[in-house]
This record gives sequence, C-alpha cells and structure tokens, in this order.
Amino acid sequence: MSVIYLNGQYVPAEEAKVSVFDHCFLYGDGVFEGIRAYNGRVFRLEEHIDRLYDSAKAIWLPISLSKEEMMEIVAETCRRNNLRDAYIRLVVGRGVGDLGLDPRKCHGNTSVVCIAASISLYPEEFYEKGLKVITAATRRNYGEVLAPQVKSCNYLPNIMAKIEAVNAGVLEAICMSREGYVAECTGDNIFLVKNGVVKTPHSAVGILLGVTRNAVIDVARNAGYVVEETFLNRWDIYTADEIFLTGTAAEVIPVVEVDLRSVGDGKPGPVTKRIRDVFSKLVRSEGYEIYRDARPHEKRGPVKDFVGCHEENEA
Ligand code: PXG
Repeated sequence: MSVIYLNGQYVPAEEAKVSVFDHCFLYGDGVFEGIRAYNGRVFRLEEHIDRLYDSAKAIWLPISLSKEEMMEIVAETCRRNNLRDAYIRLVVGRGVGDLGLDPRKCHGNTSVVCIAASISLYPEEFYEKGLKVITAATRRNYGEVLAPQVKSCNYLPNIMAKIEAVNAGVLEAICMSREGYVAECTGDNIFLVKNGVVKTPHSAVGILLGVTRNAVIDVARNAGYVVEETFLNRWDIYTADEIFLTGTAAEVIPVVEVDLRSVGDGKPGPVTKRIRDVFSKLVRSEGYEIYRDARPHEKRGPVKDFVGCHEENEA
C-alpha cells in the first residue's frame, strides 16, 4: 500500500481522499508537476518546484509552504514508499469551497498532494521503433486565455488532442498554436533535426517550458549540435530528418511518422539516439538526494503513525 502526502499528513493511499467541494475537482482550479527520481535522486527538483510556484502565482494561488518544505515533501514521500526510482505527482489545489467559482470561498485552504509511484515505463519497442503521431485539430491554449506556461489542472485541450490521436490509431498528437505554428504534444515537447541542426518551438509560440526540454537543449549543445529555438510549421515537421519528443515520463522518444508521412527513412535517427543516450546518463548523474540526511526507513516507525512532515520538523 503506497503512502500519500495529503495536507500535512502521510496517509495510506486508500485514505488519501479529497473533498468533492475542492475547487481542484469542481473546476480544475489548481496546478501540478510530474517529476521523476532516478536511483535515489530527484531530477531537476528545484526547476520543477520553481515552475510549480510560478504556475501558482500566475493563477493567484497562494502556497504557504516554502519551496524547501515542498522539496522535502517530495523526498519524504519517496522515502515513505522506499522508492529510489519514482514518478512523482505534486498537486496544489484551491481547496474546499462552495459550489460557486469564487476562490475566496476556499479561504486559502490550499490543498497539497504528493504521490510517488514506481515508474511504469513505455515499452522499450516504442524507443526502438519510434512513435507514429498526427497533428491535432485541437489548438494549444494561448496566453490570452490561460498562459500555456501554467501547468494547470485543466488539461482538457490536451485530452481532446489525445483522443484525436487515439481515434486516429496513434499514440500522440502534435498541437499547433493559434497562429498555426507547431507548439507541442499533449504531454511532451517536440524537437526536430534538419541538416544536422536541432530545432524546437520557441517559447514565444506558447508552450509549456519542459524541464526535459531544457535539459535536452543543454545536452544537444554540449554534444556539439546547433540548437535553434524557432518557429516551425507543418512543412518543417513533414520534411524533418528526425523528430523526437521530450518529457519527464517519456524522456527522449523518437517519432517516425507524422500524418502518414514517414520521418526521414521511417526509423529513429542517429541524432535522436545520441541525445537520448547522453540524457539517460545525465538523469542518473545529478539530482536532489532523497536519502542524504534520512535515517534508515526502518527507524522511522510504522507508516501508520501518520506524522505530518511539518509537525515532525517542529518536534
Ligand atoms: N508539454 C506539456 C503540455 C506537458 O504537460 C511537457 C510538455 C513536458 O514537460 P517536462 O517538464 O515533463 O519535461 C508536459 C509534461 C504524461 C503527462 O502522462 C505529462 C505531463 C503531465 C501529465 C501527464 O505523459 N506533463
């Protein structure tokens, strides 16, 4: 039974329940992060926490916990579940209010949830063979509605695009910006390679600035590639030599077909493979150490004591 952090307490998963009056449930009024730990270290935790707090700030969602406390909640949730490799979901919701939209009715009772699960990886064949994708009719939401940089709990446009992909018999969909530029996929950023140059949509297109995207830009530049953050359209992806997607869950995954056109020779390309190899070494070589200061888990007593991390820190 896994242990979940819920509003100051660590509780068994079956007891980790949120109210039907939580505005995060009623309206998607919240923000979240998907984070990964490799071999006892949380990859780019600070960057994820910075993005979470920026997302929260953008939607006027106050978080009373400090960033350091939030990072410790992530690490402690991994410790309580004895995880060294994990997929971590951090959610900050508006909290319990009434049936109206007005967030003041939630009285600042911001809810914080952290779930650490063992990672279920995409089957290896997707990395070897590559993904088929389509371009979706559903557009990426744009800044005048809700800044695409906000990782909000309202993922309906992304889900609509995902359904388009599934209906077309493929696993992913590329979403365009309102102006028709390539933005990103439903839960991944996109890169292409053309004549040896690595290209990815510029932040001004309106995308989630992925932690993996940032890391991959560094990896590619360090490997000697020119990386351009630019404006790409359908023609660019139809004529690319290679395409790959980046995200916390998928890491670096090749795309071999877009809208029934094969990418390059229809097989994952050498630049994608090289970047993927360096990236998988990078994620295992840095990160926030989960077990650095921790007493061995056995000495913590049974998980049943439900000690909230704040109370424990104050003790
Ligand atoms: N774009 C969007 C819209 C995302 O939601 C990324 C890019 C990649 O960002 P990171 O920081 O992870 O490199 C995301 C990632 C999933 C899943 O199951 C992915 C995300 C959210 C929820 C589920 O793949 N976000």
